[in-house]
Amino acid sequence: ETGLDGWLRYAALPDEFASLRPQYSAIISLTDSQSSPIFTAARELQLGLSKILSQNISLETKDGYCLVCKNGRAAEIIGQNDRGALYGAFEFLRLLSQNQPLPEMRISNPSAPIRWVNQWDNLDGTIERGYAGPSIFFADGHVLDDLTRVQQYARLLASVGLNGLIVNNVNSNYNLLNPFNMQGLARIADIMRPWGVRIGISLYFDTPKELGGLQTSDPLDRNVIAWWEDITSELYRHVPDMLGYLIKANSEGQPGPLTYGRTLADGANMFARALQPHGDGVVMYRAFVYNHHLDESNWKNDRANAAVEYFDGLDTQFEDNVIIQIKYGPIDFQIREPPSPLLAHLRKTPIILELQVTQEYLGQQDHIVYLPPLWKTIFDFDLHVDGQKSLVRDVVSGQRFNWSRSGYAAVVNVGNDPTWLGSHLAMANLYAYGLCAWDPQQSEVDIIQGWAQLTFGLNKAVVDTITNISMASWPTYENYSGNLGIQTLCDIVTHCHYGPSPAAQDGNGWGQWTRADARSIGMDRTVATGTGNSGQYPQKVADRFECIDTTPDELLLWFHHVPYTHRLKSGKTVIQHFYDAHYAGALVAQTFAQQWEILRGLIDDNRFDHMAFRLQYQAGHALVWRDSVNNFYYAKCGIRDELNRVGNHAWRIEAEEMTLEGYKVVPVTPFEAASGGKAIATIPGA
Ligand code: BDP
Repeated sequence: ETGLDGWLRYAALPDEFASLRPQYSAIISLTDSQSSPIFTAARELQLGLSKILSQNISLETKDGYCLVCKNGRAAEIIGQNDRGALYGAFEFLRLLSQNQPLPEMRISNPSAPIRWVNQWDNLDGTIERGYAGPSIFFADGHVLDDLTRVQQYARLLASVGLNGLIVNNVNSNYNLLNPFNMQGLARIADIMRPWGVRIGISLYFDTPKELGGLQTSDPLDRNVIAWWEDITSELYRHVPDMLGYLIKANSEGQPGPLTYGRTLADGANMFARALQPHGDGVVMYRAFVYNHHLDESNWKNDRANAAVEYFDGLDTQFEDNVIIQIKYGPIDFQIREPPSPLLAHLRKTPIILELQVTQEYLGQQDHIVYLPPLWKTIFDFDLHVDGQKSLVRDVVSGQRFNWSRSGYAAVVNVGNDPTWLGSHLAMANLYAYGLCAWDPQQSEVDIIQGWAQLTFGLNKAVVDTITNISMASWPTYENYSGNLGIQTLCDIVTHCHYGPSPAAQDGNGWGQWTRADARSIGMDRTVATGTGNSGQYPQKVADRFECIDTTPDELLLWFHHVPYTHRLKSGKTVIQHFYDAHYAGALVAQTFAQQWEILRGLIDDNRFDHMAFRLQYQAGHALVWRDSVNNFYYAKCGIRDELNRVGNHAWRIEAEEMTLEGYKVVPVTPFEAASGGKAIATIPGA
């Protein structure tokens, strides 16, 4: 199997189960409009029933009404709208595929209206932070002619209740708006519409200057305003149900309203007003605004403070159709972060919580990291806004502050590889994202079990193994990457965000600092002596993070600067915790490939081999991580590992000690990236 169908394989139920199911005689769709999700639902039911139950059933459209007969032979799927009918159909097929009893009645409503995905696709067909081949949307500067994969993607999204997609990179290109590409956007929207997925786009702030030939892109300039109004009208002619605009501005070198001496609200409102005459379009204005040339020598500087500082005082200034899109943590999709403090600051302006399905800092699909356990630390966090219970998931759903439009976005970045994300197991994160956005309280264990059944079959050993590996994966990756809230410790200087590089965190303007020296480590973010970041949280939370004793160990170094000999609540010192965690994590990573071996012959060879290779790679790379990070901190502080493991692998055979034919020994910089600071390389021409 290639993986192309994801979890929608509709594998045939074994005869003994299938024979117990009712024999359906007809599928009646209450519309015959091919662009309606209701009709899509009927067609999907026809496909699913033929594959799961081998029942070939005719599809009929009738002027009719819906009769409730409780004789166990009719199944009615009643949507509250078109999309609801489609989601109900997928749920019905999911239950059949899992051989679960059909409930007499199940009513299910999503937690939040906004359940969108973001693609960071560029017009040239590359994908920023995409790890599964080129774009399914664009190539060579324009929208692809063949959008077959887009249609298949829409089907996957709809099957887990996702209802919107932003098609292009937040680092956008103004050529998206040329006439040819507008027609392309129309084709994408047409293909996705029957699946209930609406599209939006990311805009480049300086488009009026660069594409329109105007003197300025100042959001208060009359010509600029008129230019965006015209473009917006033109876009709606092509995509009448467009979701709206995603805006990344004044961040990482992008222009924005601040470039023209205007406020972020001025910028957002210009787009918002251009959208208003055309329907329900929204501006998704990203809170990811920061200066990436921060002065590290100033102890008070802190990238984690940026969002609250930039949005300070703006809550009441935005038009009603502006939504602030906030990454889950204050920095950038790290292995562990506290929730962004900005989540506690907006009362009037609704928000979208931004997650990542693509594993940018989390092993880039070469390492398995099942993400819902990480997401839950954010969803379930109580911000205590105004002294009242304020779980992040209740803020996001709109319930806490009575917002009618808010919700979730995830950066997904599927590519045209048949596996979609580059690894079969990584697809659990896309499935889980849809389910979590629908209901963030769903159990992460239930989600992975359900996904494993749909994707690999009902065999218990298969489902248990995938569940065990997945549930262990996030803590494992955290253990051998960055512990105690120090961030992921991957390479941020070359921007690849992959592989260990603890030295790269400091000494640059990006602000992902660890402040590690020979004695101590961690960012002091307290109000008393540090950057004041803890004070950006509501009082009760601020008090907890201000004080070392009440800060949980897992976030200790996020909020505090302490000696390596500081004792954690566990009784261990910080440095011994680092050493132990790295050995423990790397050890568990070795077991993943062994556990996967159980699946040989129980699933198809193709997917078995693909994952076996990846898990073996991960086992090796986990050792590289372990040794790099441990060697680095040992060299820095000189404190020995109590168990005498670090730098001391008596059993190890170094490649450079072997007889080399066609290879030579090369020094490696930084030293910690290779054992003994040396590696071997091929001799060209040898
Ligand atoms: C960072 C990514 C960068 C994105 C940026 C963003 O490394 O590629 O452009 O976030 O979210 O994590 O805008």
